[in-house]
Amino acid sequence: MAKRKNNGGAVDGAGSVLSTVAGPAAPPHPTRLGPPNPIAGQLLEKVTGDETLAAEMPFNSTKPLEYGEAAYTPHKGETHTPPTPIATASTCTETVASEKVGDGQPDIGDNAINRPLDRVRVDDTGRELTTNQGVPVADNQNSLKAGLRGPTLMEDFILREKLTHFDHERIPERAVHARGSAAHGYFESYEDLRAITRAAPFAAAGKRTPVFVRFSTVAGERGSADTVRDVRGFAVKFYTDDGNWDLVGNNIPVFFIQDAMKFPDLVHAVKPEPHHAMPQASSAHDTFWDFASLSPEIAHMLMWQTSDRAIPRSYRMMQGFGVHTFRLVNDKGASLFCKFHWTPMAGTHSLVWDEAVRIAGADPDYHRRDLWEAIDSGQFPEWELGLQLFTEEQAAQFPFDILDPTKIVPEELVPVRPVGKMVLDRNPDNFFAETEQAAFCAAQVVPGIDFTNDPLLQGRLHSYIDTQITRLGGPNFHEIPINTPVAQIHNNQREGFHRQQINRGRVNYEPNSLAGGCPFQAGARGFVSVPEPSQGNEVRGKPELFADHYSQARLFWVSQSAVEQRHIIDAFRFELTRVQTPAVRSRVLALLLNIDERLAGAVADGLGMVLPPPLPLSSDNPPHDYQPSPALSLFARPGALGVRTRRVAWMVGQGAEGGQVRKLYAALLDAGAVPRLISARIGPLATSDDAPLDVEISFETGPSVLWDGVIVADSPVFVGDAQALEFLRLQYQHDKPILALGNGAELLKAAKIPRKPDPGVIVAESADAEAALASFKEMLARHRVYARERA
Ligand code: HDE
Repeated sequence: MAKRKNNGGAVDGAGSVLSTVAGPAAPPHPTRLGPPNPIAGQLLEKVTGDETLAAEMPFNSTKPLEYGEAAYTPHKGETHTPPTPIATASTCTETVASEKVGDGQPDIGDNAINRPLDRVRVDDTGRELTTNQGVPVADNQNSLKAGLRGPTLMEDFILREKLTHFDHERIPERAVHARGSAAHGYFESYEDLRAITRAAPFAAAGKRTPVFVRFSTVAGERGSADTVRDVRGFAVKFYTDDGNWDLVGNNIPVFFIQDAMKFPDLVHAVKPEPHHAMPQASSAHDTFWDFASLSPEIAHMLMWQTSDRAIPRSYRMMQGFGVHTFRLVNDKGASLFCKFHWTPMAGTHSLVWDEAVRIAGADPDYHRRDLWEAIDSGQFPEWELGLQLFTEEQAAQFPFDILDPTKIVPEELVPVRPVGKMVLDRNPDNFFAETEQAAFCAAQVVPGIDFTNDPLLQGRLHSYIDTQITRLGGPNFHEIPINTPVAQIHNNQREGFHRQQINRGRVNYEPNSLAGGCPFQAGARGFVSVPEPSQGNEVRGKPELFADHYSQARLFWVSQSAVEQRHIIDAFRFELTRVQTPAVRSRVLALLLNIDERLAGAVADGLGMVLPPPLPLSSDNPPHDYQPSPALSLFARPGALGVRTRRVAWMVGQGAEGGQVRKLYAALLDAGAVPRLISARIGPLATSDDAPLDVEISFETGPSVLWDGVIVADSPVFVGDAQALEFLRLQYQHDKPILALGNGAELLKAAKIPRKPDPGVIVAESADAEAALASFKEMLARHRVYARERA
């Protein structure tokens, strides 16, 4: 409390203290404001406190630091501690307590809105139903009517509130990346990286930073299928001590275009065609390939997009990339260029195309379900964060421009340095409130991380906030609980739709003296941009090196295994067969010729077309000849998950060996796999012993494509079952491991599974079941038996 001189109960200027306008020329010093009351006492204290604060800043002492040389060193704002907390309050009544306004002891300098999400979790257990105003609802079955058969009354505010809320339940979906799924988790730094960056998550070995991660497809609408051929979004929101850092990346390290100016054209071309709104979630149509073949900078991206990277087995089994070159900056202001890589501990694994198409029908939520189930069963997905760090001098020697987002930095040129791991260990409570309302933004970085002049990134810095203003209904979307940082928010931004914060005090501007200068600018502790010199004539164009469109596309192609190359050829054939305009197809072939003749020839063959001349190059510079990069093959990262989370269908028929099934089932479960008994119908199934088996899922509900492998139990009577045969044929066709025990081999025969050496088709007598299961597990852990495809 401020000490005031006792001037004998003076009332001079008391009227001014009690008024909100005008006052005496000199500070008023009354010591009482009429009959004593506690609030008036605080009012006196506040007015005196205000005067003290204002007097402490006779002028703006930091103004000269905004100019010239001094401006290069950010300065801390001038600040003074209020002589009494009430000096900076909005009202002297802030100590009046109630159940609504709080305990009357405001937490000065603390914003409750940043507290953990528990502050907004709602639980209805044991509660009555109420309206949105908290009024208990007596009857939730009937609207209010004039008599049982009478008209509904306008007066029914309960019905009207319920319908009005329902009418407005939808918000616009994301313009791209509409379909997605997310989870909470943490990032843990392996080491203290402060020599390289002052970014808070890397400040100490073992330091954990909470994250929220959303995976997505790009082109499809919110209800589209998960397994379509597409790039996957990989957006990570780090809730750091210094505010939110969003690393909004993809599962493919390059992009379609080089300049933000082309993004709306790209997205218009790939989205459903505007006249009939088809096709959904697919690039296999004329407008996409028309645009693509007229934009040869897309060549490298097309190679990734037609590869199996675009049909991942699981969100848990794909890499993530920051795509652009960023900068990491330490506390001395020294910076390095940086590319971000997420590597899944589960390895990189994909579906095969026919499987992906069928899953889209069998379980459109395939990836969403997979992520949810893995986390809810305690099999937390993990990724390692790796950095490619390089200097300006190194970058100048590269045969490509590091500002070009259609280029990678090959790992052979700059190795990836592992610096931490990310673990997703908690599913959201509510999809809409968290996943749908999460607002990622490429411009959200924290001290220690900075942008480069990549012209695609520069455009993104604008676009994300802008899109949220429409999608989330105004400028206060950062106050939606999932988006609030764990760091405190203090600034002078105010008002706008759906404002949540109730800012204390009358000061909403800076500089100020009446709030002791608060919130004051952080100076060097705050975000400081790397002082990169920037000079040049204004121009709309790109650097010459950006014109090499094919060297890295070829690098990708030559780095793929034979199976991967064949899948790429098949994907081009599929996409272009769906295209209806031969001239567009021909232009794509002309583009492919600049990547590889065999690739172009094989695609042309599938289309029954002759090869046109290659597209003219965009530059006279000779292409760069890269050595193959083994790291670019999906097979370079088998992962360390073994059979954990792998789904195994266990086909059982009447009279199966119940005891053996139970024993092996338990063994597989103990290894972390997810086996389920499958048959024509669910429920009890008679076995060779007394205890019936309980079938868990039927062939209709769990078709072949939803399983990573199949075991056919030793059962006498399922031979000839059409569903079982179809199931097995598809398991084989999709390169999945098959184990048949005892009489189960008959089913393989009936399904015409080829009888030739195949490490993924294991046939064993019941007596050898345990050894056979071990071989099966080994094949299951390897994901697919791609060798089968060469046959
Ligand atoms: Fe995005 N992008 N993008 N993008 N992007 C959006 O923001 C945009 C780009 C990426 O899970 C939108 O909130 C422009 C590259 C992901 O919520 C939008 C340009 C990369 C997500 C937008 C790009 C991405 C988005 C749509 C070129 C990989 C989903 C809704 C200049 C590095 C985030 C939204 C989530 C979402 C604009 C290019 C990744 C419209 C203008 C390159 C993962 O603002």
